Amino acid sequence: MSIQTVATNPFSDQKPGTSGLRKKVRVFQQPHYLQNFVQSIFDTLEIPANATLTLGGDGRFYNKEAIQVIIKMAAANGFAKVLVGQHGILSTPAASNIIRKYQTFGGIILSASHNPAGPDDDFGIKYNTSNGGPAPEKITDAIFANSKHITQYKLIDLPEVDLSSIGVTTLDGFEVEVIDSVADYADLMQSMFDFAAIKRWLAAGHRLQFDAMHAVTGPYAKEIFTHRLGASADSLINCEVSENFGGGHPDPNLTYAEDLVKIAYGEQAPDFAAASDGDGDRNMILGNHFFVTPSDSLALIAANAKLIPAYAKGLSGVARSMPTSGAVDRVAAKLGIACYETPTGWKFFGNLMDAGRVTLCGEESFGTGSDHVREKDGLWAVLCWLNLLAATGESVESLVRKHWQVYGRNVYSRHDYEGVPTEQANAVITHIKAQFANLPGQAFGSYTVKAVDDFSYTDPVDASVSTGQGLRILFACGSRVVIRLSGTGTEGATIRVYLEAFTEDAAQQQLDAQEALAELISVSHQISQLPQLTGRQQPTVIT
Ligand code: VG1
Ligand code: CO
Repeated sequence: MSIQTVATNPFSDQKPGTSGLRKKVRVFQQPHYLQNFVQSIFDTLEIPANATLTLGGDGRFYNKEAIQVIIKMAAANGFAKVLVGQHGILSTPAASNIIRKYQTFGGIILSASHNPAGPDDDFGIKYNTSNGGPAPEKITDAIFANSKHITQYKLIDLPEVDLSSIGVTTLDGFEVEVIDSVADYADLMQSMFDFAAIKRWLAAGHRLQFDAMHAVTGPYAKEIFTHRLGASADSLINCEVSENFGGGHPDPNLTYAEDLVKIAYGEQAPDFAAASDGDGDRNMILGNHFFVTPSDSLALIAANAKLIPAYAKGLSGVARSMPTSGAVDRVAAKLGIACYETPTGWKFFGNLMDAGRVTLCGEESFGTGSDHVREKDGLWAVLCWLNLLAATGESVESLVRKHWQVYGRNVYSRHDYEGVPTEQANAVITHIKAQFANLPGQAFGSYTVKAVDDFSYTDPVDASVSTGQGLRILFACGSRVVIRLSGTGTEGATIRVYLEAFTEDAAQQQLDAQEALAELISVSHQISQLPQLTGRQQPTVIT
């Protein structure tokens, strides 16, 4: 096999965001663009002899083409073997599992997660290390640095690999193995949860409705829910993977998962409904006419973890991203276990899990997971809930309401303003920061500012420091507003405003979150001047 070296020029915009590099497909299709980034990844690694690379993606448009390119480049850059999911498919948590189970050197995951897919929409790529988790900032910073100076990339001009059939292709000592995308992951889930109890719960007439949003979890859901747990075929909707995700926006929230929301709030509502995102790492949990916020979901899973076989011995600790509500903190305090607050993005949980400090992690952005892999895991969260429903015999709503009675309720909402011109979004941040010195002590209606800061985090394991992770306005009563700019979008800026108030008052607990937070929302506008600076009166998405 002869290695070809191709001369190239750097692109200036290959800085990985919250979760890898995400751009329009047309950007990735520019000559050398994908290759430059992949070579920049490989150039940061010291690839040992006999190293294996895990490779797969969420099945979106351009997935298959990118996989063929990456196989050729992996061969030229010294990998001995590539493990690739059949048809190029691996959900993000399944890829993390493959890296760990087969102890591969690392993995490349092709996904722009919940961003829409298709020739005019988004593509993404990220590198995961041998622990199965997203590369930490130290590595993503090095990849970006390499991408700014790259002059050449390497490939071997191999024939296209047939991704449709399982098996090994050997090309002059270099191996490509196409593996079943689902089996290892389904086995892992079966080893963690009480499948017999969930089966009985379903057989007793309880109904489940799962929506894969035309994205990667379709084949996983069929194997787990219908084949292994005996759910009826009509329990699943949108479970055929399509390259443009059915033209939709595979973000499992009340706005975008409208097919499922209609069913869960309809006349024939099932006992339990759930959805996952483009690459299968996010989840939305619904009961009969009832929505569970991701922050509450994390807290409730933590509080009841011992009912799940995998966690029968209890949790070593928990972690949440900074903007996620403090509901899980209350559970940790009661359980007497550690609770860590990290910046946004799953890459910050890896060290804590590797060091055995935490078992469960979560983000308000519909991400929940545990140390069974090093990514958030949508179907895992769904199975947690099914296991808890089966073990307690309670409904989703009664589990949550009882949780609030015991722990109080962190009333929570996130308001997203999408597609804001970058200068306007920056102006909002600058405007808030300019008031930092004067805000503490100021009263706004019934809220008095206690402290403000731009969140920074020192990793307790490797002491690395991450600054500029989101503006926090903390009020004397314990409520808070957090404002940050998204690091996953591909068009303009997205401003995220996170609102949280705590209440032990049972009457307040019954209120709709938007009602209960109305005053805090208006205080956040007063301080940020967001409506004036952006001309936006309403958020694009409320979760
Ligand atoms: C968003 C979420 C963050 C999540 C990230 C990746 O990032 O807020 O919590 O980890 O997406 O999730 P940002 O920077 O846009 O706020 V996924 O499912 O898109 O890989
Ligand atoms: Co995702």
